[in-house]
Amino acid sequence: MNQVLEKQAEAEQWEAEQVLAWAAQQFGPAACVASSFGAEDVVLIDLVSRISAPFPIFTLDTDFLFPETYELIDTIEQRYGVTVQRLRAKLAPEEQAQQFGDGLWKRNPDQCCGIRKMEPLKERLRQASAWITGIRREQSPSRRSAKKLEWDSKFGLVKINPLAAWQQADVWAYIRWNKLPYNPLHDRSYPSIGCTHCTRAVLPNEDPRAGRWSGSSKTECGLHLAEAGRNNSL
Ligand code: ADX
Ligand code: SF4
Repeated sequence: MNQVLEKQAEAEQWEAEQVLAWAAQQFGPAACVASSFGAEDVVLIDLVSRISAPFPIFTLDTDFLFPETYELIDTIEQRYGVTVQRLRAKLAPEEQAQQFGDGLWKRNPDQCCGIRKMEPLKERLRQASAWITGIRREQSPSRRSAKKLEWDSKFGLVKINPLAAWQQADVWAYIRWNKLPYNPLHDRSYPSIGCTHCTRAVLPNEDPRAGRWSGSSKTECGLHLAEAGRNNSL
């Protein structure tokens, strides 16, 4: 926690590459990249490869991802010569249906995200000193206070958000300029992509995250929500 305390303010002036280089020096492979293979995450993986940082990359494979997402994971593995850790829930979809009934995501999406995302994430982060995410401040009110370096009190490790200050246009300029592969669903009005059951295309003037858990009050799966009464600043 001390490294973050000393560097948090200074890091706000750093470019994404500098943030990643600092993380590589401080944590080496004990820092890991969390990737949902959205636009931000392909940028992140490209930046990591440029500095040859040794970070493992993992994805929370809920078993309900879009076929396009699974294809993109394979493409990224080939392009960068990496193996993505695919973390799956203890319960297969059929077991979840047996225990909790069909369509848990409709009746209790928090419980479904808890089983399929939060539990595997907690287990993975227990073995890490820092995790690196693609969140940007612009994405939602709850992300507005995200820092490039912060202490994640929920999971008890350092959280690194190299793209915190990027705008959506910066992400897309990087992807186009560097001809990065990306999820083709982005070209079909899916700016934010999660599970098939809980993601829909957005209308032209809707918020980019409006297609996530549409029709329910849920706006986040919980990965990036600080515990009640706590925030991630120091
Ligand atoms: S979410 O909370 O609504 O699902 P979002 O899709 O915006 O999050 O992604 C924000 C960041 O969270 C990603 O850049 C990535 O670092 C991490 N993340 C989200 N979903 C996953 C996933 N399925 N596997 C690994 N990391 C993820
Ligand atoms: Fe379940 Fe939907 Fe959460 Fe995916 S996003 S884990 S389907 S509730």
